[in-house]
Amino acid sequence: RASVLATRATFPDIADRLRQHFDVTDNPEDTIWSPVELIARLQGKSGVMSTGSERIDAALLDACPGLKAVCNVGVGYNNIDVAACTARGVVVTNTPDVLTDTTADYGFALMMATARRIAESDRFVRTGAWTKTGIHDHFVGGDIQGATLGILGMGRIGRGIARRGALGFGMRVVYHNRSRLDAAQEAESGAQYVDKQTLLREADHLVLVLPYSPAAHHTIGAAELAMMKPTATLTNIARGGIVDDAALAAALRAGTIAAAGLDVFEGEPKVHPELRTAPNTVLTAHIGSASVRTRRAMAALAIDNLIAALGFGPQAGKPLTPVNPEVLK
Ligand code: 8YV
Repeated sequence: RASVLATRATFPDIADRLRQHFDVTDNPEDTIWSPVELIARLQGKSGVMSTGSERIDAALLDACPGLKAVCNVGVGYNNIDVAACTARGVVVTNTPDVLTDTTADYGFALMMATARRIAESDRFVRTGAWTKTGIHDHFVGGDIQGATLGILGMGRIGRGIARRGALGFGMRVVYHNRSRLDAAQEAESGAQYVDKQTLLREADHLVLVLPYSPAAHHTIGAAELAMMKPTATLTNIARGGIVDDAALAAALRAGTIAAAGLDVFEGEPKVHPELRTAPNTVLTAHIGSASVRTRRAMAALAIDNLIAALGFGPQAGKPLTPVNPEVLK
């Protein structure tokens, strides 16, 4: 019987489906393993159900020659060196589609919370500060309806956010992406293509939804923030590293932009200290896809991928959502 590793805690009933085919080692305590500990736990394993917290690189693959499948719980897979996996015949899979709507909902919610200063006002109530002031006109923020929503990265989640803004809130939606959508997709999203500079200049609320790659590192830095409106908000539900967090902290302090909603951070779970102490940030712990239904669907898809990638189940040899399908040939 083959053995597999689930790097994090998962839903017990879904994990039981894995146990029908494999000996399963999991991590019910959700301990964060160092790279050395991960390699030790992967010895003798044929497959791994990974998350964005683990780096799967050439060194790890060379130290774990039995590994045949890396099934990521997450649509983003920048934690995995896919080329190194492909070169070694290791199948990589991710979990697209099942998280699109939940994550688009979350991006919209975080953008709204940021624009309307919900977290700041929450702290004000919680600390009792409200009882010490008679001010009425506090926590006035930016509007959502009628405002211009800017989206950088127009994949499935970006298009979901665009639809919410255009159809639900009467926003003008502009986007920028490596490649332009076709006319039908633009009409369906209610979004207009603009160049990156126009996007930065015109957005009242800019939402980042692009995948991380070395080329996307610090896509938003000091120069880009300086192009934005002083009343604008920035929301990042994509990946840490897409924003230069130090430059963002400086821009928030200087009033270059009004506020930021951040679900992802450079070097998370550590967060830049100035972002933590800034009043005009809404900070959440990488929870964009975290609804029960969606997390169950992600775990189920990752498990079905793992079972199929290792040659079992109805889809034997044909994982549902491979990232490097060329390995399967
Ligand atoms: C995951 C994500 O929680 O899908 C993604 O890319 O960032 C999240 O849904 C993350 O990958 C950890 O597994």
